[in-house]
Parts: sequence; structure tokens; C-alpha cells
Amino acid sequence: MTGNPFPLGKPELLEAYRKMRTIREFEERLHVDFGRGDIPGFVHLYAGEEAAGIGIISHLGDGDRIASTHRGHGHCIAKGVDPVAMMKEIYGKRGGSCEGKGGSMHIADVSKGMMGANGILGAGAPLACGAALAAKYRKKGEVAISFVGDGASNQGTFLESLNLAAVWNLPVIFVVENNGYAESTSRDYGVAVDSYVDRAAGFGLPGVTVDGTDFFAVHEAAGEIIRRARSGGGPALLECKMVRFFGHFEGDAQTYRGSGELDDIRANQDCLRKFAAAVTSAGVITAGELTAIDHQVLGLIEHAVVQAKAAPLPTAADLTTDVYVSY
Ligand SMILES: Cc1ncc(C[n+]2csc(CCOP(=O)(O)OP(=O)(O)O)c2C)c(N)n1
Ligand SMILES: [Mg+2]
Repeated sequence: MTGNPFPLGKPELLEAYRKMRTIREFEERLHVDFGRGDIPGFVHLYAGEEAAGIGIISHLGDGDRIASTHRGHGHCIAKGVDPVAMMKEIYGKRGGSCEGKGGSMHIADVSKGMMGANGILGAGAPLACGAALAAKYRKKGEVAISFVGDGASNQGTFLESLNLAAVWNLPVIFVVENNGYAESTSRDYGVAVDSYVDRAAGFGLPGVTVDGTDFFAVHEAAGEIIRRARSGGGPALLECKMVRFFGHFEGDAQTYRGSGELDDIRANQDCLRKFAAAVTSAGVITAGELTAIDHQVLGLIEHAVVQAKAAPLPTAADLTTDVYVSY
């Protein structure tokens, strides 16, 4: 065993892997179950993007808040939302995170600082500004994070939020999850600037671009800007260049992809494989330890699906509950 060259101890590395693997298997299973017709509604899968979600959110506690996107399962798992409650929610069942009445695009758990997935592009950015303003008044060093896709980064709400955050010096970080596509439109066609660092600069914010398939690069960059925000240094933008393994939504024929593109990203840009190669070749974690986690995660996902299938549907009487929140 050589020394540990990583900025995280072995328990933290194992936990990061477990969470990334949990997201991956959650999504792989949804892909299969959706294809079988078991799941109602629309589903957008986060598989391939795990290193960004975990690399960033592993710096946060329950008092830090995040606003997610329509592709939100990974953010939820990273923020500590119970995968069994999530699975029930996606299956539209009682006992789900929103009692089965929200579905995939509305999973929220305020107790974990997860303010919600969101079907409206760019809608999370102003919410994160609000959470950051509250954090600024509370003075406990909390931060808020807004996740946004490359497509949603063109929304007025997002651009106005960058300005507001800079004007009010809010402890908020805008994460652009740049997976190269907005539905079937390529980023290069739909976004005028090459670099989000330039776009951030136009609003007076520092910006950083990282390889979002490299957990360690994301973790390091996120750590720095989150620490700065916690200590009053203000907002920042983090662009993660990443890949999505599945279509825009489940059922997408992906005719806009280049030939061999999907095989290439699975073979060469798999953030989990990259993580595993790094930690095993450094001699910090063995392949056997990772395989043991893989088995445990598969057991958890199977358990979640069994629970979700067995849970009852909401009733007509449930329609009028949980409509308003009591403070
Ligand atoms: C305001 C708004 N406009 C359009 C849509 C339809 N829509 C849903 S997802 C999507 C593409 C989003 O692309 P991106 O932000 O890059 O996120 P990704 O799906 O790649 O994660 C669009 C246009 C929407 N949900 N909300
Ligand atoms: Mg995109």
C-alpha cells in the first residue's frame, strides 16, 4: 500500500464511490423499468453525470440548500434524500418523497436542503438566490447551489440571477452542467459563447470550467468556491463539462447523436470507471472493496423497487392534502 495521494481519506473516497454508484444503478434500473412500462410520466436520467453531483454536493451539509433541474435524481441522492422514498415517488406511490403526487421532476426534501427538482428550465436559479439571501442573514456560513443545464443557461431567470447574486454578494454557486445538448440541440449551436467563464465575467462573477467526468477535478474546484462563498467571498459559476449516457428523456431515439458517440462516452468518459481506476491504481482502495459496494448498492435498488411496487397509490382524498406548507 502506497500513501494516499488524494485530498480525501479512504472512508470519504468509499462514500463518494458508493453515492456515485447508487445514482448510476438507480438510473440504470429506471431505464429498464420505464422501458417495461412500469413508470408513469416523464423521466430524465442523470447517468454519466455522477461525478459532478457528488463532487460538489459532498461539500455540503443539511443547512446548505440546492435547487435542482428536471434531471434531478442524482442531485437528490447526493443531498441525502432516501432512495426508497425517491423510487416510490417516481412510481407515483404513497410514501414517496412527495407522497406520490410529484413524480420524477418534483422530488424535494426540505429537511435535507433539497429544495426540489424543477420542470421549468432556469427556475431554480432565483430560488437559490433566495436561499442564499436567507443564509446571508442567518450568518451560519451556509451556501446555496443552483444547478442548471447548458440549455437552461440561456434562460433570462438564470442570467438575472447571476446579476442579482453579484449585486447582493450572495453565498450562491451556479453550476452549469454542460452535457453538450439541450434536448437534441447541441450546445455549440445554442450558446453563443464558448466559455461560461466569459459569461460569468460579464456579470462580475468568477468562473471556473472543469472536466465534469473527473470527480477529483470537480471536488477540488467546488471546494474552493464553496469555501470562498461561506466566508463572505460571494457568488461564483462552475461549469462542468460532462456526458449523459441516455437520451434527453426516456424514449428519446437520439438520432441527433454522431455514430459511435454513445459507445465512445461509455468506454472513455465514464466517471465511475475513471474514479475506480484512479483509486485502485494508487493502491488506496482495492477492486474487491469497490465490488462489495456495487453488490450492496444493487441490493438497495432492488429493495427500493420492491417497496415502490408494493406501495399503494394515492387516493382521491389525498388530492387536497400537502397543497399548502405550514411554517
Ligand atoms: C422554460 C422551459 N422551456 C422549455 C422547456 C422544455 N425543455 C425541457 S428540458 C429542455 C432542454 C434542457 O437542456 P439543458 O438545460 O441543457 O439540460 P439537460 O436536459 O441537458 O440536462 C427543454 C428545452 C422547459 N421545461 N422549460
Ligand atoms: Mg444539456
